[in-house]
Order: sequence, then C-alpha cells, then structure tokens
Amino acid sequence: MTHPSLFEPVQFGRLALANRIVMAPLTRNRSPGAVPGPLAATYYTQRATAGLLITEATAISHQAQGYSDVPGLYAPEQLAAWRGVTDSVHAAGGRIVVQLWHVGRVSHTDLQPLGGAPVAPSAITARTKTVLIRDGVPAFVDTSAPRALSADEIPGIVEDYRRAAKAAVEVAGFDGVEIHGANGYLLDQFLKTGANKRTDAYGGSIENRARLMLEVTRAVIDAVGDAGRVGIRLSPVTPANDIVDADPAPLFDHLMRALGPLGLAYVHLIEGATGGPRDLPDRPFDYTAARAAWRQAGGQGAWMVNNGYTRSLAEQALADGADLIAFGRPFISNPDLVRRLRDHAPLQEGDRTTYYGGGAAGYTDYPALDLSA
Ligand code: 8OZ
Repeated sequence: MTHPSLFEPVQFGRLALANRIVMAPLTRNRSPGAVPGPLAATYYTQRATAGLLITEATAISHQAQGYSDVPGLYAPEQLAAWRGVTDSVHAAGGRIVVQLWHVGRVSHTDLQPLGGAPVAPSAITARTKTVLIRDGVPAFVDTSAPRALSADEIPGIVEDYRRAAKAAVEVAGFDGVEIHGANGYLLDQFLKTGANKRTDAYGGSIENRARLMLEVTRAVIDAVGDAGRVGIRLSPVTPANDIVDADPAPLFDHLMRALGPLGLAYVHLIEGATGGPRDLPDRPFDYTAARAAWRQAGGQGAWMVNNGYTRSLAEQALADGADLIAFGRPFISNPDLVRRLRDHAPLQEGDRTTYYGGGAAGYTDYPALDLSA
C-alpha cells in the first residue's frame, strides 16, 4: 500500500507544514476574561511539532461566547495575548491558525452582553449543556432559550467574522484562520433543519440554509486577503449540541460544490459523532462523495479528517485520499504526539477532570518522552 508519509513536509494553500499531523481545536477554558492565560504560549509551543496547530475555539465577539473562560479575538488584550502565543510557536518552528467561533444558541444569559438571550437562527432551545465556571469550579448547566436573529442583524455577524479574521492575521500573528462550521454552533445551526425554521433568505431551502456559512467564508477570505490561509471545519452528522439535519447528503453536496472554487487551504471533516463513534448507524454519511464533490468543484486544498484516529487509521485514511489527519484528545496528554506516533511509542492517557478549566495541571505538565532514555 503506497501513500504519502504522515511524517514528511507538505504544503496546502499558504500553509507549509512539517508533517501531515494536525492538532485539532480543543476547548480548555483557561482564558479568564476571554484573554488567553499566561500558560497558553507554553501549552501550544510544547505541541509545535504538529504540522499545524489549530487553536481552541475562539469567540469572534462577546455575543459569540458560550462557555466560561474561553478566549476571544475581539479586544486588544485578547489579541496581544494571542500574539505572545503565535510568536512563541513560530520561534519553535510551528504553524498555528485560530478557530473562529460563534456559538449561537449554545450559550447562557450569564455569558451574554447585558445578560441577554443567546442568538440563533430560530427561537428553539438546544437540549445541551454549557460550562460555567463558578468560584473556580466548572459546572455543566442547561443552555438558555435563544432568540431568533432578525434579518438586519445578520450583516453585523458577518462583519464580526471579518473583523476577527483580519485581526487574527494582522495583529495576533496567526498563519491563518479556521471557520468553525461544526458541532451545532451558529453556522451549523443555520445549515441544519433541526435548528433553522426561518422563512427568509437564510432558511428553508438548502441554498438558503447554507447562505450564512458561505457569506462568512467569503468575508473571511477577503479579510485575510488569501484563501490559502483559510480553512473550514464541518461535521455533517454529529449530534453534538442537539443538532440534526433531515437530509445531510444533498445539503453537504451543495456546500462542497460552493466551497470548491473558493481556494481554501483545507476542509476539516469531523467523521461521525464529535469525540464519539465514527460510525452512526442512524446517521449514515458518505464522506468520499463529499470529497469528490469538493474536488470536482475545484477544491485543491487539503482534505483534513478527524475523530478517533490512530496511526494505523491515519495511514489508511492517507491511502484512501485524505491529506491531513487531526488528532484531538491525544494531543492534550502527549505534547510530542508526532514523535510518539513516528516511533510507535506508547501514548499517555489524559485526565478528563482537567480538560475544562484549571491551571497547569493537565495542561502544561504532561511530559514529553525523555530523549536521553
Ligand atoms: C468541548 C467543550 C466545549 C466546547 C466544540 C468548541 O465541540 C467545542 C467544545 C468542545 O467544537
């Protein structure tokens, strides 16, 4: 079986990567006041041997916030803190893009401007939890009832993406941005029938439901100035955050054909249930057909796949036509994951109790393999 090596350099768009292993975005809730904390540069730099680091999901505006202590990209002190992270990663030879996030209805009034309702395509509450950190202790709480965005608010949301993307590359020093179009957050809410009951130009038909995601993608490309620095993350069938679409195959066929000509650096697919089973018997999806649609429509960037990969599954995926493999949880507890995969070294197990919130424990204290041993 011949396939490209996981461990050799490769370039997609403007992203020149040392290998095909990507650190997936991972929410860590260590950014009080939405400002990346003092350990963030260490955390990302420890993992800089990944071909590409994708940051934890990062709010494009205050309204976009849905969890306690997640970072933002909308205030000068947030951008300055991110600059410290990107400078440190670059000094270590790494590449890093920031994931642009608007949670939509997956939020809580405690986190919203003036304690208002979270915003959504339609006023339908997500049956899911968010994380509020109270007195330093993370608690999972029900999301608040959202209000439907009015049509005249939508240009402002596109503008928030544009502003955040521009600041990400021009001020914070990122190599690019990833649009978070997955996991039941705002753009995925607009896409899918379970959350979008609108009757205007942003609801109803597939074309209408995909409109916001495509407008955001074009605005972000324009803001960054180069589609080769932009990627997008999608999760066609994940049930995460109570999201569902009645008929994902034609929806994603349309989306892939619309994204194909835009020149994106990559499309990042979560296969199956985010952080869960790759195969969902009640939600089948043909990822190969989605990739073929994107390629046919001119997509030349990387096809990045994610969810539960091991080295052998990753090599199988490369043989089957994937270009980049994103690893999530293994990167939390294995800062030197690339080396461990290359050397077939054992992986350390992560401590789930320190995934969300806290300090150095479970964040920057996982050791790399001892090179002298
Ligand atoms: C885990 C906890 C909080 C947020 C996602 C941004 O699923 C997230 C997330 C994951 O994309």
